[in-house]
Amino acid sequence: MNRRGLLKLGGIALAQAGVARLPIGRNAASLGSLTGQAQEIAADYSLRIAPVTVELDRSHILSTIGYNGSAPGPVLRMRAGKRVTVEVINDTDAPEFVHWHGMLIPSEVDGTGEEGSPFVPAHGRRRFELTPGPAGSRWYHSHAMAMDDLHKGPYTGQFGFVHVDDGNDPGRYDQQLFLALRDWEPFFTLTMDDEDDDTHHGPFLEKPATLDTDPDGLEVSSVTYSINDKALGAGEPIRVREGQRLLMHFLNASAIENRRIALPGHKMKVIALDGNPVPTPQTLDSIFVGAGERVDVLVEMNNPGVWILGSTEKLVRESGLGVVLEYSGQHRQPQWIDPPRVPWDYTIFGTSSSSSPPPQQTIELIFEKIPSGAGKFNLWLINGKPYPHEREFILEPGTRYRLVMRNHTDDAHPMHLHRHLWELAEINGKKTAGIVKDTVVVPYYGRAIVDFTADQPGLTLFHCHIQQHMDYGFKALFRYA
Ligand SMILES: [Cu+2]
Repeated sequence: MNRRGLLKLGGIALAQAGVARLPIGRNAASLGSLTGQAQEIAADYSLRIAPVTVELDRSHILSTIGYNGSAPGPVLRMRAGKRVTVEVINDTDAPEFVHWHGMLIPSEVDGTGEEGSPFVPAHGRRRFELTPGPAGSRWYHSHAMAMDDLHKGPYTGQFGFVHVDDGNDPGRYDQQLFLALRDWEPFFTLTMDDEDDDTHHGPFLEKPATLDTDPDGLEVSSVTYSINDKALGAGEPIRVREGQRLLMHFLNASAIENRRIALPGHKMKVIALDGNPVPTPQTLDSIFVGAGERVDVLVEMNNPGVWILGSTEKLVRESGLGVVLEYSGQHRQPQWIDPPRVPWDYTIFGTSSSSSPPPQQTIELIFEKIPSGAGKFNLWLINGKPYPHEREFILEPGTRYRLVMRNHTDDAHPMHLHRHLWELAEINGKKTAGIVKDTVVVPYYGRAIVDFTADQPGLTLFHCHIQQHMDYGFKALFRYA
């Protein structure tokens, strides 16, 4: 029986619908004894990279690599500004990098080879010290390159939330949920279905006058999905009571695709993007989460029933990307209703004027794709070149920069800048301010403009968060003068 058949709505599989509860990691293990050095001080956190099995549902158990025996890894709770030690033990045959996405930390601990962070050797270990911050929803994941190996690095189960707290959490919610969106068992394909992207209707501000008509190369796709480690139709439901308020932290931990998520019968109040509070919270029927992005929402439990929280794409949802939300005393069939299709617009969360100084210098970044044809991989260019560039991108410390990202490709790219936060200034011609992020989805043939201050000396990686795009050229290194 195929997986889609098994998960068909209305089938008995949904009777056990649910979501995995994630373990919370802290002072996980004393490591001294592992090395035979009795005097060694235990790290505050330890992450063991090793093979794990993930039971998406009873009939679908996959083998991958995870952290501390699970995938996703534990939710790591850290205090902003409080220095911590993290011991990474690598029980695999390949060197690994653990990247701390969204944190303002030095290149040496950021966890990328490009920035010169040291790797964690195969069957070895390495201890890192970092000062977490700023507060908010961050995450950690493998930053090893995968190239044509879909069992490596970011394609595996090496991802997890880091929740950084500054002690000011008002705690005005009854339940806090960490929900990582994920796909599994990736494969190469020539026909990539891009229904997840809302920007196909334009405006195509950056569409080239003449298009490259060469046939496309291989892209990476998947037909197996989950929220955390459970497919829709497996595990425990999210159990709620009428009147409760839920804080949901969404993370798109996919190395492949952007996603749209809804909870029918309920509105989601977006309060933070990439962990940073937005100036203008908005209450919406669905949210869009680019690969690498986080969205925090508050949801009032005011519509008793049994509902499916999940992908708005039917095939994706029915292939696992969802979880049942069940009010107490309700036992009916889980319900899905398609939300109105309103294009995602970052600018509605912004304000009219920035409290930061205006940018002093502008860096233009043009994204292009060289289609490779069947059986090969497309090549991705920034300003006419794949990685590595020479010394094109030099930052003067203290200077405020504007990045103008011009997407000349027929794909929406979640672009990420390491070790810095940027403020959105314009998306497809619409101006905004006050939205602080570390990743932004640059629309299909569109444009995104962001501003940031060069205040984190050290090598800084800028890249597309779709792993295959990054591996085949779509990255650049910013250096400080
Ligand atoms: Cu991309």
